[in-house]
Amino acid sequence: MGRTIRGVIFSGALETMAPDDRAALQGARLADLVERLRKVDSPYWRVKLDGVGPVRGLEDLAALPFTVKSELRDTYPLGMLAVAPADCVRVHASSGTRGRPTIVAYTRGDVEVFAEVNARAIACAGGTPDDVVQVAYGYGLFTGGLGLHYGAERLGATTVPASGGNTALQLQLLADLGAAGLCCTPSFALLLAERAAARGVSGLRVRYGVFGAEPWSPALRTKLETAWSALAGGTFDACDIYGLSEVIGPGVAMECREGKGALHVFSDHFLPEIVDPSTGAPLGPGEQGELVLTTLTKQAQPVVRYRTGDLTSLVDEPCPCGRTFPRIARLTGRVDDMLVIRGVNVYPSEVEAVVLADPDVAGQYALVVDRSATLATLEVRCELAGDGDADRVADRLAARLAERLRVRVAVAVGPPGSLPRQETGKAKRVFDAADAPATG
Ligand code: DLL
Repeated sequence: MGRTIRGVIFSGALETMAPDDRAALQGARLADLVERLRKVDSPYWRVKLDGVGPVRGLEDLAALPFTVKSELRDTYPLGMLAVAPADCVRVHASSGTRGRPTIVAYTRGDVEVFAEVNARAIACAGGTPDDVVQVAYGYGLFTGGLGLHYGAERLGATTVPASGGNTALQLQLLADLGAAGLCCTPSFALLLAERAAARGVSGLRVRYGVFGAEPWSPALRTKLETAWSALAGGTFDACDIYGLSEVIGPGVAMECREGKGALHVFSDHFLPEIVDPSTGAPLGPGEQGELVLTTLTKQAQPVVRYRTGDLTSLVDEPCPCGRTFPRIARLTGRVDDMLVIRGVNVYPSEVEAVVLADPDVAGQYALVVDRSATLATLEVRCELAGDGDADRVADRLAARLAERLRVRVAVAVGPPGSLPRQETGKAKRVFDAADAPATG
């Protein structure tokens, strides 16, 4: 029988440190990092730190230059290394949509940190060493599969490396091995739930999900928690995990089951700042801006003030779980995600929040942008969750969207299951009119 204790904090002392003690640790780590980088024999680091004065602690952070994604591409494959290539034990890559992929490297120490932060993350969702954890993120160059895999093992859980896709096998393993934890994208978790319900799969014991790698709204959380608690006959916590390859992969920040709505940033390793995306000026708690991260302990390929392109804000409230990390609000999208519809700025996450909050609508949707006219227009395609009047639902959604977005968009509601499903990778939600999926 598994232990009944839940909500164990994995790295107890480090996760519950007094904020002043943590700031001292961060300051010392930042100073060490910069000292180390100054000595690296590499054109990249020489140029990056040229003219940077002494860094004694956190007070000098703002004097450091930002780093942007194109620097990784420009120094492809490994021009940002800060150790000898022979000291690396692993690489991952994020597939660029254009041109070269971005390669990221890890020393043995980096792989240990990667495992530790993911163990913390699974514990945040309620995971314990007695659990079976099924990892259904893709394994390979993508950081999701191996990141959560090492994390689950580090936690002491029995890890099932299912990787992505193959829903029938996933459901069979979930049922037969009795996983308590499911790690995958929220869109894949939704697809698995749909298929499980359609096939009448029984014997599921899943209690929590570690869902991330793509934006998802609180409305999708409600749908996932409802679907999985019905399937497994108990409570289900769908928790949000955030991360990016350039910083480490998954495990940069994680929502806990006690404090849903904001994510703990594991800031003993990853130092967060929020800045105005256009000016780079620092923003205070509650102000939405771009997340900037500095890796304090990364050896192979550290990043200094990395502009993630992800939009969020600092949440200045203590979490009931007892962790003392700074928290960030759920990520609402990327700086470059924004659509301009009839001249109005629209973030896909705002559309998702409205559409999926409707109980008559299922979790699948697509945003179709038609740029053939001078001003782009948007059609939202979605599906009924069950029996319902598609025209009534479409009218209702169009009115709610117009109110929220301050622009008129078209809505097409099809029957259940009418939109194509994606079995692997991150969900693609936004399409050009020419190659958009049809409803029904
Ligand atoms: O997606 C790492 C990861 C794997 C995170 C598994 C969570 C779980 P990349 O492929 O480099 O790495 O993509 C990073 O994905 O900058 C965000 O734009 C987006 N992203 C990741 N997690 C979330 C999330 C992984 N929870 C990029 N919410 C990031 C919103 C997310 N966006």
